[in-house]
Amino acid sequence: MSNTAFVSIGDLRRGRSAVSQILETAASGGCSTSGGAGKASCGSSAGPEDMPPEIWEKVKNHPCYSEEAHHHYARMHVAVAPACNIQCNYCNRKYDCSNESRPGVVSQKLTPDQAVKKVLAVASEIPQMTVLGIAGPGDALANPKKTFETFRRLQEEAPDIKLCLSTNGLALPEMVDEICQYNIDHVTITINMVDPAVGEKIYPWIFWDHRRVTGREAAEILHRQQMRGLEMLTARGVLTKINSVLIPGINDEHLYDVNREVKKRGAFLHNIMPLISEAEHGTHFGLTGQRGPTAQELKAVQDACMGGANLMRHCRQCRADAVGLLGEDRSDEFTLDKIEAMEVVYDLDKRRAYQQQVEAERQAQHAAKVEALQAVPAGGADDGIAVLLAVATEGHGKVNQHFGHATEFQIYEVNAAGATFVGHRRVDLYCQGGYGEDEQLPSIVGAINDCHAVLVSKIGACPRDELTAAGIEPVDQYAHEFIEKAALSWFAAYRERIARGELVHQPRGDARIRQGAFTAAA
Ligand code: CLF
Ligand code: SF4
Repeated sequence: MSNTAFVSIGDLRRGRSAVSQILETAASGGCSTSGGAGKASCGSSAGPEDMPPEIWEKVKNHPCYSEEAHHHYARMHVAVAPACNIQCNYCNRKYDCSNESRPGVVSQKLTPDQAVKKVLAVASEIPQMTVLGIAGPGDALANPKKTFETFRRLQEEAPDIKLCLSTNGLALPEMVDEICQYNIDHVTITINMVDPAVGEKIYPWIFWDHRRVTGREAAEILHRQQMRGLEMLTARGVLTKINSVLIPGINDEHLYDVNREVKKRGAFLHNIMPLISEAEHGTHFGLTGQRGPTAQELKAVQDACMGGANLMRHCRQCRADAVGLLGEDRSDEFTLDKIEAMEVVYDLDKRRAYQQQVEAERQAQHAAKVEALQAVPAGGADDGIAVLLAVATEGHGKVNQHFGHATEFQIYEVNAAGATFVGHRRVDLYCQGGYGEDEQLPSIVGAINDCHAVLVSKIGACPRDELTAAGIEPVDQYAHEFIEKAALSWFAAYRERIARGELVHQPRGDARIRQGAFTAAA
């Protein structure tokens, strides 16, 4: 593995204060969980008390950088970057299904002019849209003219919107000046390896210096550019997030090294995502049978990385033209023909006023949750029992969704120390057209099969029986309670049942990760 430091960390620490703040925040790493106080201080779940105010200003309403913010604020992507300068074995941009959500998928490619119109239209319709990202469908920095033209205009025409870009990093070092020029203060770099021997199994070629480079040499160049680009961004005070695709048998164990290396270089967050490799997508991995990880494999790698770079666990693997809150996609409402027919009024004051209201609601919700959690008795002595719970929620931090209406479940890990959000699972909608689709049940059960219980606001008899038969307890008695409070209350009762000898704690099995999300079903 290459440990070459292109900019010494010591030099970075002596740099601007923003730089030291990023490094200190990255270095704080770790994860202190105190579910009883309502705080799961872990990576993107961190709050203002976990970081300097300047950094909090940058992340507080960015739905990807703050787990809490993603319940309140939306992002959008504009697909102005069709070309790519490398080939990843998990990517095929020719495949497009408008009903599917996963990176690289897009329905309409845009010119910068169209993109700016679209952003202004969305900003006027969705005032809580705070972040504009360019994330493909190719690589943002392999299309620098279109990417920076879009950012330049938006910086002038929509000054309150945070600018964000996602790149494979190959062209990054040469573009850092321009990134800073347009106040792009959030950059995601996809880094799947820090060892070119691993990299050559993921990248068949890169386009570099006017030629196609293959094999180990390609991976070495890419690695060098990624590390240098990350260090340069840290040195300039830009917040960075690292996305890594977990590919079982290729980089699963290696991602621990990736986590440590990017932390050393100041990465703010590390987002470990499951490989999507359905054969029908036509990717190299899909066609050669490379499987993605199971839910427990993904969680095991994420857990092993705790204590290194802070982890993001709420990524929804968005389309390159996604619009809306993470997990929802409203891109259909903003096609070019629909935008033409809209009356677009970008009103900065109105947006600010709306966002102040959103922020006030968020604070009130947070305070109510903390108060509610004070009523929950302490967890007692640690008996080593830890369980996963699936939760159906449509927002406000509460158990407030009918089982049949869930297109995803939030997953909480609960033990004597507290309740911590650890991810989510996409599922196919059970209730369609007012009726339960029983053939969907096995796949829903499969997606939460590692959970001991599912917390819902309501559930019908048929799914109740099927879940119970699978060993997953359906629970609707905490409807409209805050999630953490409900989780801790259920867990306390669960331990009491064990203590009374009514049941024996059994470990659960594994669960299946749903490949992509079919947005039409939502
Ligand atoms: Fe988009 Fe990415 Fe910016 Fe977010 S997404 S460019 S950082 S605004 Fe977010 Fe979507 Fe996951 Fe990306 S949930 S795929 S991490
Ligand atoms: Fe596809 Fe992105 Fe890889 Fe390019 S960098 S091949 S767009 S996944």
